[in-house]
Amino acid sequence: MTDQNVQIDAGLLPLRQVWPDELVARYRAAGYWRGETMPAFLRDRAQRFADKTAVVGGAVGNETRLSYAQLWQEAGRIGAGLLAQGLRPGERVVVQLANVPAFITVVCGLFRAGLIPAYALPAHRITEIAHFARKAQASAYVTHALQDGFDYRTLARALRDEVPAVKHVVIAGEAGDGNEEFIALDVLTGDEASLPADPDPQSVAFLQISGGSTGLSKLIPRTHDDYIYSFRASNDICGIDEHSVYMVALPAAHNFPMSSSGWLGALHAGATTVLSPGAGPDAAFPLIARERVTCVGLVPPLALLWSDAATKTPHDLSSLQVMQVGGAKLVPEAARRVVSGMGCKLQQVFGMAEGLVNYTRLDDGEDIVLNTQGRPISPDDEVLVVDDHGNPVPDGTTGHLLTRGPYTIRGYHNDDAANARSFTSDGYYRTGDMVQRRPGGYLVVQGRATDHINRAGEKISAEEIEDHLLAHPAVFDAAVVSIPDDYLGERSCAFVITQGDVPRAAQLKAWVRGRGLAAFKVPDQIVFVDAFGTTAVGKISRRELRAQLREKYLSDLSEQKDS
Ligand code: AMP
Ligand code: DBH
Repeated sequence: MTDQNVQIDAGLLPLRQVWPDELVARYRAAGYWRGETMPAFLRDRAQRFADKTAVVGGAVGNETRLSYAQLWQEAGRIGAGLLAQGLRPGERVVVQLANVPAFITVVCGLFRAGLIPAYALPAHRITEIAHFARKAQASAYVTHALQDGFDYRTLARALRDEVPAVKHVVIAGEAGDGNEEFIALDVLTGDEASLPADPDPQSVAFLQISGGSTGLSKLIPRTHDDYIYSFRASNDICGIDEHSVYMVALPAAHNFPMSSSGWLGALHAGATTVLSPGAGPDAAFPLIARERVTCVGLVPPLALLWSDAATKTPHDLSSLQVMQVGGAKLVPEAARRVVSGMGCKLQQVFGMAEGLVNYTRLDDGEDIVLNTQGRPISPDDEVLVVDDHGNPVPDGTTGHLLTRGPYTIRGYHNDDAANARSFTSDGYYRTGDMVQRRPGGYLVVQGRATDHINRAGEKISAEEIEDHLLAHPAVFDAAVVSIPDDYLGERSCAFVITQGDVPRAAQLKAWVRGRGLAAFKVPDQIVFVDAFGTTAVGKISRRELRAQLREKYLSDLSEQKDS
């Protein structure tokens, strides 16, 4: 160990993910964990597929292409450049970039430098970014100047004020203001000889973020061995090989388009990744036609939008072989519409950033593809479906989904309270999902046990939003629930009891937005109530309260419709 490493280890909480020894031996013997690491496989692909296109970005008419050799070289420049700025292997870097090639070159650059990316979504704002930076103990932040109408430099300044430990801010693209306030990604340089040796395959490669059901997002440490297994095995299941062209339409930082099988799977296979600047048909369809895209992953509302647009578009979508849909439940009728509108294979994907990913297989029959959310990747994914007391329920009965396996985490980073809640003493992750298991191990998602809103695949913690509402002086109490929504699947609704000067709904929404949160977390709807309508206030749990409010609201709504 070098002196530098000692220094880092002394200053930062270690990143760890530990499986019991006998399972480590088992996962290795089974060939799941092969000792591959991110930098090592990228180096190998740069040699094997040198001139082949790895990444295509930018809108039609203004595209950038990077070959595998160029990606490796860019990653080396960025990695060495960051070390030259004073960063040391093991330090954590919050990455907040849109679907541009720099997202991939930066992440690969961090891998080459032994730096640990902590991923954020473009929609996140200061409250979330500061939380990730603190929890991860990040010392750097990589973002845009202006992107999609938002000035990320204001966010960078706010972050530096709130979390002074973030000493380095790197801006991709035009830094814009010509001063030395930030480091420009494009001019980073360093000596590639400074790049460290390849990491231990069982060390943590990056921090993914959870949607979070209680309070703020948690950080998910994923190791090289476990994550590479998940996308390498996904490639087989999703039919990704070196001839594939994989489109990232959802945010590239999301676990689904990153690893199921995602752009990392595509890089591992020697395939081409096409980054769509937007998730709608307008941005994606011309790119599919031009690049002959073969596979794309979407959330249900987008899949329906695409299916409808596909029947009318002048663009040639005939290259598309597989549309994957996941992140939220695709109900059977919607699945049918996707199949008939897209004219390609549908693959349902039920996954989580914590690990377990289920797929319907490409050769599964219609019944399975339309009616289930698939079965696990690995023969060694252990799945339990249990009742409220932890006892296994028979197939076909709804229960809580617990899981452990060769690519499911054993604990969150730096969060003892969440770990005590979310993992059993024998290492199962409590997914919070309610499922039924069918013969053959296929899972059908029935709902969930925890209070989060799954808004078109974006998870929102009820508790987190209630806390922000309660901070408003005119809010006496608030309960946030999910309401079924024709387009989004679920939308968020805040029931609010006011005190003093009564605010308008729009003011409360602006208040939440003003708290520096991702826009998708602002309640879609606010309903003012006089009281929470229970005689046992204080005696019932927040969960029961939310459930009661939701039921009453929905039954009032259906009475209104009937009358
Ligand atoms: P996260 O922990 O933020 O990565 O979100 C994962 C959660 O998204 C899962 O635990 C499910 O609640 C939900 N989810 C993902 N895919 C599906 C799907 N195909 N059907 C239903 N829910 C899904
Ligand atoms: O929702 C998710 O988190 C998700 C969905 C599909 C996921 O993490 C995945 C596939 O890997």
